[in-house]
Amino acid sequence: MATQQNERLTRRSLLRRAGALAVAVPAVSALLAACGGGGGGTSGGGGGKITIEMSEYKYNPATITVSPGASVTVTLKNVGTLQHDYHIDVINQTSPMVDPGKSVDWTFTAPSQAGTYDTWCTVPGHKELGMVGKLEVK
Ligand SMILES: [Cu+2]
Repeated sequence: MATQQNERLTRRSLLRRAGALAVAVPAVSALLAACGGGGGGTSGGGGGKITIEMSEYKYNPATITVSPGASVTVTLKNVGTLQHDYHIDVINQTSPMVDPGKSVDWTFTAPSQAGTYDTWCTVPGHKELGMVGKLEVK
C-alpha cells in the first residue's frame, strides 16, 4: 500500500515539473525572438514581418528579400486611391486584389533558387506606369 502511495506522489510531482517546463519554454523562446529582432535596414529576411505599401504607382519597399523556399507572409497595405495587387512572376502567383485603405496578409512560398525576380501589379496599365518591384531570394 505504502509503495503505491509513493508512486502516486512521485507521478504527481513529475507532472507538476512538466507543467513548470511547459510554462518556461515559451518564455525562453519569446526572449530569443526578442533578441533576434534587431538590426538590418532591408525589409524581409528570415522571420521578420514584411509590409509592402502600395500606392499609385509603386511599392514601398520596391524590393523585398526572403530566404529560398521560405513560406513568406507579406502584409499588403494599400495606401493609395485605386485597387492594387502583387504578382510574383517566377512562381506565377498573384495576391488578392486590395481595396484602397485596406490591408491583406498574403502568404506565398519563395522560389528555392536564389536570384532576383520581377514583381508587379496586375491592374491594367499599372506595371507600365512603374508599379514594379523585385523579389530577392538569397
Ligand atoms: Cu496597381
